[in-house]
Amino acid sequence: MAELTVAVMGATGTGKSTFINLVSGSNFQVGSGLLSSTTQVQSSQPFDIGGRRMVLIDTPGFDDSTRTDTDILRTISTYLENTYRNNKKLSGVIYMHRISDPRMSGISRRNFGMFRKLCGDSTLGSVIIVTNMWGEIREEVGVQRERELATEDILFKPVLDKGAKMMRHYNTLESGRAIVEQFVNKEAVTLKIQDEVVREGKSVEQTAAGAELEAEKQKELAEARRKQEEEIRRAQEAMRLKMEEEERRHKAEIEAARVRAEAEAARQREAYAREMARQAEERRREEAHRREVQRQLEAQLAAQAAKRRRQEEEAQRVQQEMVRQQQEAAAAQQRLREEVERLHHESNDGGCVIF
Ligand SMILES: Nc1nc2c(ncn2[C@@H]2O[C@H](COP(=O)(O)OP(=O)(O)O)[C@@H](O)[C@H]2O)c(=O)[nH]1
Ligand SMILES: [Mg+2]
Repeated sequence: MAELTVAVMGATGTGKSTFINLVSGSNFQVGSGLLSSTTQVQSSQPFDIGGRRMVLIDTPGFDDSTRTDTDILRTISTYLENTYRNNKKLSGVIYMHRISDPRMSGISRRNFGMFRKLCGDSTLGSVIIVTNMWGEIREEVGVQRERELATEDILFKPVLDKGAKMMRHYNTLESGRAIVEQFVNKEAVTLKIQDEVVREGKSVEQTAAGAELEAEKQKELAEARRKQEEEIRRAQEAMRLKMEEEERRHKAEIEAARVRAEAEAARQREAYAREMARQAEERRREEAHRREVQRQLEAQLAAQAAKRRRQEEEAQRVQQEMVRQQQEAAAAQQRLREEVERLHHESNDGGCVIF
């Protein structure tokens, strides 16, 4: 009877190589860090199980740190295509999932999405979802997560509904063998991607998995574009704010300069008014002084005039007095002369008067 072949898929670090090594006695490299150790598809040593020979196929996860998803899909697809062409059908697929992961990460989701597209729906009866790393968490936490994984639509429920199984792997040979034993009596399956590539003659890019990758890529591109646009928008916004701030500052500077200029103008106006007032005061004082001087001058002139008038009056009076005295003298002389004449007459009449 022909060898049974079971593919093991899942994200990097989920323990695929460890599982295969344990069950098959192979010696695949096991990863210790984030870097994936499995970059190629590789077959394990054949081992016996349930009276059959079995080979497990190790595959790289779709989160390989050194290769693109498209590259990985091409590798897996090419391998599956070759096995199909060589009439080596798969008996089933194991999908590894760490029960210790608190939630389904983006990477896990992407891997599971790719896994689904590779398998298609009709092969799900030959798919076992294996949860491992139970030793890393408390049993009840694991049980709770297992329930969530099995019952939530965005997790494993859709594939379980279509015939896939979920089994625990306790990292023991016993639990590992119990898992692979499930495939012993399974009919060989053709994965969707094998159908697409070999029977339908599609290129890897044209397959559902390829389209999924493309869609993922577009989504990532759109997201990158959105982020870039967001960044541009943020930068523009920052620029706008900065410009606004500068404009505000500029306006404030202009306003301050205007206020300063106005204050200066007011100060100058005040100084001018003060100067004008000072000059007016000076003029007023000069005018008063001039008037005082004039008044004194006029008073002096008036005094002089009065004095002159008095002198003239005195002179007049003296002259009148002289005239009067002259007249008096003349009158006295007249009287004297008349007396003399009378006396003369008298003497002539009888007496003699000698002068
Ligand atoms: N505790 C625990 N660790 C495991 C188990 N399986 C694998 N590991 C560890 O997980 C890491 C990744 O394992 P590996 O087999 O390289 O994962 P792969 O990338 O899927 O092949 C390694 O450090 C393993 O020792 C498991 O069942 N339990
Ligand atoms: Mg590996």
